[in-house]
Amino acid sequence: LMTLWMAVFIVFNSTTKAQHPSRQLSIIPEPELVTVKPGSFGFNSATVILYDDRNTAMKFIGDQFSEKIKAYTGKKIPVKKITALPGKNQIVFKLSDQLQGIGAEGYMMDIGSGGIVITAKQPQGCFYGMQTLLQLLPVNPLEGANVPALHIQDQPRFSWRGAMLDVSRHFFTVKQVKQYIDFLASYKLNTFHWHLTDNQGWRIEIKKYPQLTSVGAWRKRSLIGHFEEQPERFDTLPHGGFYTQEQIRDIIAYAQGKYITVVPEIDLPGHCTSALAGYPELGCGEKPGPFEVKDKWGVFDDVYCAGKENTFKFLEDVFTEVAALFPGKVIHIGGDECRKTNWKTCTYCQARMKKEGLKDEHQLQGYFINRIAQVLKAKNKRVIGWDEILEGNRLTSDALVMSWRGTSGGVTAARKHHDVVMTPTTYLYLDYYQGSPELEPLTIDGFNTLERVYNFEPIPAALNADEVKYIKGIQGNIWTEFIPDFHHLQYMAFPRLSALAEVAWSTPEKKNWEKFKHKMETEYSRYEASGINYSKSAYQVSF
Ligand code: TNX
Repeated sequence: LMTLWMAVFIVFNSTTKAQHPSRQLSIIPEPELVTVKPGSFGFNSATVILYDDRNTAMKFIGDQFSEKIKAYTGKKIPVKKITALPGKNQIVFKLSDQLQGIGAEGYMMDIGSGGIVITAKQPQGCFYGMQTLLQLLPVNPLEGANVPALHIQDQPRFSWRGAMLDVSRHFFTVKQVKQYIDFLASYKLNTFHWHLTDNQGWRIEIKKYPQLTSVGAWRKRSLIGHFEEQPERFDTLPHGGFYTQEQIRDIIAYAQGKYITVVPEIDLPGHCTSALAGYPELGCGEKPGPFEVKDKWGVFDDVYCAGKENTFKFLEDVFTEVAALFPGKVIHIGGDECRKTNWKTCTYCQARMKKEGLKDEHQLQGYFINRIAQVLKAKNKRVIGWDEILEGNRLTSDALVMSWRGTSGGVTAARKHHDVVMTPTTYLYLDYYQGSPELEPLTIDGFNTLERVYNFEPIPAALNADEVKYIKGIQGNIWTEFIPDFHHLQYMAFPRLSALAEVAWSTPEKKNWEKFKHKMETEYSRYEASGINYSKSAYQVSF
């Protein structure tokens, strides 16, 4: 240990070294413009970080950078506010309204032998500049803490750069959720979609309805493998957990410090058996239930009753707490895969349809979604939902649509002038196989290799210039039926999260699979250095 410490210390104290000539830049996602210059900047014991204190968020960026450098070199660099004109050996994070051609999330970076300046319109841009700067350092600190001289001008292609985590099928701890948020941040993603409720577990404390978590957060056992398998196999372990509102606030604050908006999802009118387990009266018919939190995966008939006023009262109460907890403007209300079986025979649902003049159960789903959307609108929130929220043709105009069944839902939505997030199963589902199924751990389905994720183009050719502006971005989804722990979660996320980031951030002109593959060689060693578990299937011969 002592020797290692000495080695790190020596490297840290060595003066600027010449850039290793063979070292290639490996910035993921690829920036808009990079101009490499001769020379390099070397970090040493006299280096200081300076931040622009006209915005209170800036100090924390300097602090985070200092922490990262400490983890890398073993030595902390002091963080101070900018007081005088720039001097030597400084890393400066500053704000400016004057930046030409740089949007709200963009930044400029200039590295010379005398110092580094990162400039942005907002702190968020400086944060992204910091992420780029970290990727300019050699992966191995023993190669010397130095970065090449260059000029970078950079900004994202899309404003919604997301990743979803399903904590219902398997629960992940606060610490793990924060680590997941760290992954997103290092790739300049800005949206964490938190799938908090589903048939197999309710994971958010709602003060008014304690049984949502005392009952709904726990299941007795879990299916192992696929639901079609006969006979079915189960483990014998109870599974569960939930986040208190205090823990959720903590996670939101953590994400805010990394410029990530948390979008909570409360899935409805289907995918809700865990809520029904606690409050069976919310199901269809006179005497619904009893219900148990599901121990199998799949889609079930148990859904919220669309006829009873009680259902809407309950959901309004839930969203009152959710809206107060999450500061973000957008709240996800699910909408996916709602079976209409029970609605067809439920006297309450049929009465509702008659009263409202609804012709079929799809229109009833539209009615349901619209009522919830109105509830959230009154709380000054915008709803987003899976593409089924288009059903029934009465969606409020400010709702966003998440296109998951391919991109066609997104095309329809954009034509109706809804904002769209593209998250098609066939490219961006990160719970699918990423290599030959014989060599990969069991997954739910599908096949999305690193290359396939990388080559996804979010703007459908079918859209005209006016419609294209409704495509706000993309998202990768990690459903966790087959992902029981965090180690496995990392394996499914990596390396595909790296590809996803480039699709979300970089323009098509800057994307290049061959170059990306090359950059991934460095990226894999970054995973190794930070102890990230990842799949090595990307370059297996196709089968
Ligand atoms: C479909 S995507 C679902 C999820 C599953 C997923 C598995 C979506 C809106 N619904 O409930 O977990 O497939 O890939």
